[in-house]
Amino acid sequence: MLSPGAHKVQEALEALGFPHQVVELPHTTRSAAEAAQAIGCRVEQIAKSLVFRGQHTHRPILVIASGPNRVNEGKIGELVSEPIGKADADFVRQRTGFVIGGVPPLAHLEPLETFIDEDLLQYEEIWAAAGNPNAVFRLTPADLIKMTGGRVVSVK
Ligand code: 5CA
Repeated sequence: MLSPGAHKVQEALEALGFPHQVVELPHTTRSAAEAAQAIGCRVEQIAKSLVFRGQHTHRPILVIASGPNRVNEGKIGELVSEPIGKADADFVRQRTGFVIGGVPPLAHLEPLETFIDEDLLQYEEIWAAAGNPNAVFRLTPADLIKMTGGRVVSVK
């Protein structure tokens, strides 16, 4: 039995026709480093979903970045034609329906403009958060692009 957040992600995957299986691990996967340790993969293979906020429009913007990469807000800001800032925990929960540490790349309350870190494309398999801070699922970079409609860019 999956917990509610993870269940929502599993349902969204199925609704889109994806066969991916959400797994809940006994250890926390809240941060990219913890997720890599719990899964037994490289931290570079963790696709972390970071939510930013457009400073003019106040809309949420999703950047899916490789574990160790720090997102260059100026670069993403140029791509969305407004400055962006890190979203706070309440904004993330209200606009995506998920808590920080469990934000998945899909299944949000509203569709989010999405950018995908080009560094993720070099890995055969990657792992993304799946609705809560101990749920993840394995996918390929091609799957990630397909399920988010995200634009592949340099984010760091
Ligand atoms: N489940 C893991 C691996 S997929 C995960 O979600 N990692 S994460 O990096 O995408 O999510 C944690 C991120 O949330 C941190 O990198 C950080 O950017 C952000 N974060 C953590 N605490 C806060 C906070 N108080 N306010 C805003 N953002 C935060």
